[in-house]
Amino acid sequence: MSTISLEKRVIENNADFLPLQGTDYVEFYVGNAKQAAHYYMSAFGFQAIAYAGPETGIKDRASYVVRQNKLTFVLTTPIRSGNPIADHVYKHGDGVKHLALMVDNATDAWDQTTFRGAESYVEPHRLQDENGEVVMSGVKIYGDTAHLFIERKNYNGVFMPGYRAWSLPHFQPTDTGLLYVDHCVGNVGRNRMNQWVKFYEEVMGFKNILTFDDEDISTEYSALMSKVMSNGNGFVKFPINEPAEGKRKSQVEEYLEFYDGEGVQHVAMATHDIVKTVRDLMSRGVEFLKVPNTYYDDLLDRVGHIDEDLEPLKELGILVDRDNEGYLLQLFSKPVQDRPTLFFEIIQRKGAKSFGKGNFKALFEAIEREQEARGNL
Ligand code: TYF
Ligand code: FE
Repeated sequence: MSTISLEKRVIENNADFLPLQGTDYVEFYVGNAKQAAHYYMSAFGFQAIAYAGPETGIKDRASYVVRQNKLTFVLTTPIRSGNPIADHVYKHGDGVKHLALMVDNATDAWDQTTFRGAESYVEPHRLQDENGEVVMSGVKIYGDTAHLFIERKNYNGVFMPGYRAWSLPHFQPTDTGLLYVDHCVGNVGRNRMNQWVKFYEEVMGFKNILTFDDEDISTEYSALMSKVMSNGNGFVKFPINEPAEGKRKSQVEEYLEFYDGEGVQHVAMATHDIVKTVRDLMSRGVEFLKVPNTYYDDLLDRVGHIDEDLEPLKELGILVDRDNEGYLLQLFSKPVQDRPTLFFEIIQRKGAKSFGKGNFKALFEAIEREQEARGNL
């Protein structure tokens, strides 16, 4: 694509130069993908979808694709030392490597973002098999993380060329009601948040829809600042956290130390029935943060009427917050690996477009108790 035609397209189509259809998949680099895939199936209710590895001609890794509704996770592990995936796992432990975004045109997405200053992660290239074609490209973001742009409109296979269908006919754990990625949060270094806000604004065409500063997040508690970035249609939201000065060590600092750099802190997954989803997840061994029972004493005074019964929310420790447009219910898992790094959020939105600011105090106190137990406060 010539620069002249790109400049012309930039001018003609500046309104939404990077149309995104949503999150295509989240790829994790892990120490043992076979077992990680089993965890997401058995504990979270994902289904086996596809596999790539030595048997499919890929010699340095194994990748397992699991899916639940619109959520697709790829678990990738190195099968030898001395390759970039092995180095990534050695440095960071298990974590998110790729936040893949669904686009209509992966070549244009790469042209538009690199033209605006993104550093290329992978140039646009075609992947083909008997089921059609996927075009993929990518740009680097914070730490060793990257966005992939996935164009799959001419593809009918189960996942992508290079993968073969994978199923476990005798192991099909039931769904836990998880539907799609609501948002993915990045932890960045001290004074680095605004740099990444600028990246999402200028390079990706996102807007800053919400800001939490150290006023909102009292320095008594695990101190951080956060800005929520959203794309034009609101399907893709990326809050960015940075540590703030506080009385104790910020939870973001703890993450940066143990992840050995910037990276994805949490992936929020939506459900239409959080009580059922959380009950299912707990019964399968997923561990969640717990707020004190006193959180529920004045809950209805704070948030007003809600459709749900208070008792199950209290029993499961589900948090509730309200904004001008409605309310939301949310709950946070403990870290899902031994390093205090990545965790998951389960969220049910009932009109609210916010992120649970009213819960920050109770949530951050719960996180602090965990930090303290780890000796990292
Ligand atoms: O995504 C959010 O902004 C909320 C709030 O360590 C939040 O989920 C922010 C920081 C954090 C945990 C939750
Ligand atoms: Fe969140």
